[in-house]
Amino acid sequence: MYHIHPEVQKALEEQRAVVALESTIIAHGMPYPQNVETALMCESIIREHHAIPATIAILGGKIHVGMSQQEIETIGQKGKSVYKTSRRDLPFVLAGGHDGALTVAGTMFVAAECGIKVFATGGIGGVHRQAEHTFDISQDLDELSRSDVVVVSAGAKSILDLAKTLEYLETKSVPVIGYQTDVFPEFFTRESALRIPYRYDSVQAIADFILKRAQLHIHGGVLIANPIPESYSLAKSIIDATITEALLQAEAEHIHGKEVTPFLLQKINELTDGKSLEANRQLVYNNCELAAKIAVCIHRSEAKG
Ligand code: PSU
Ligand code: MN
Repeated sequence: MYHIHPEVQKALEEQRAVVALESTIIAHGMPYPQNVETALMCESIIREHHAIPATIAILGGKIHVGMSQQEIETIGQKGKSVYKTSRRDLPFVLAGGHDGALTVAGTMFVAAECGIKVFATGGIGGVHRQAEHTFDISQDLDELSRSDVVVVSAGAKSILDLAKTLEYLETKSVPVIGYQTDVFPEFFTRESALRIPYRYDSVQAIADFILKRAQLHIHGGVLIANPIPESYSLAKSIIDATITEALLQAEAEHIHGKEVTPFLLQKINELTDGKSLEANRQLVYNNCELAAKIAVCIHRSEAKG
């Protein structure tokens, strides 16, 4: 079922730093060809920071952990025609011999199975607005409570109910750590009114938290909230108005289930004339850099004992 790229396999055997990357962001989160450019750039940023990238997707019913440039191109071109795959969808996509793009939940599951400890993404899924009526809560949150993976994100988009998302993470014992921030960043913008429990200003401090947690045998994920760099951060008032508009369109078109998030992402891209896409790319790059640094730091600290 697994096709682990030789470079990733070797890095894992030699206990070197590996950073997982998801593929739903490629297939369902961004338009072609910017999605492919972004995915390849993520890999090179991780390499620059001395870790090995492992982009994870399903091709023809096999889970690829680490992909060639051509394979990333294929997933990017196929876009929304590949299955959006979370934990529950994995057996369906594999048994059918399909192609699948893995969400945060799907990627965390596979990364943990393979012994990859750190994962860089853009934003996580969460509790949707109106969840009290729709019950729409992303599988990402329960996966964070289950799989032993550190997820580096730029927070989450306010297409979600972010206050409820943070409450849910607390209920599920998922630590949320702000990297050089006291608040939960809202993806496109650093601005937020939501405070988070822990703030660390150095990579070493984050690694110490993670190692201490492992020593306590506490399992599950850790969510790192890494705000978008200042120079790319959009004004909250503008992004909030755009999101309101996108949500109205989703309601008018009766979008629900797993279609909701990709629909909203595409609408936001359209409504901002690509400005949000550029912000999205930059925050993902920023997360790749931090994830690589955390992965290297964890491995170095572990080696020291
Ligand atoms: N949020 C984003 N960009 C994304 C996603 C979420 O800002 O690309 C993707 C991620 O793969 C995430 C998934 O795991 O959507 C969540 O989908 P859902 O809400 O259906 O669980
Ligand atoms: Mn959902």
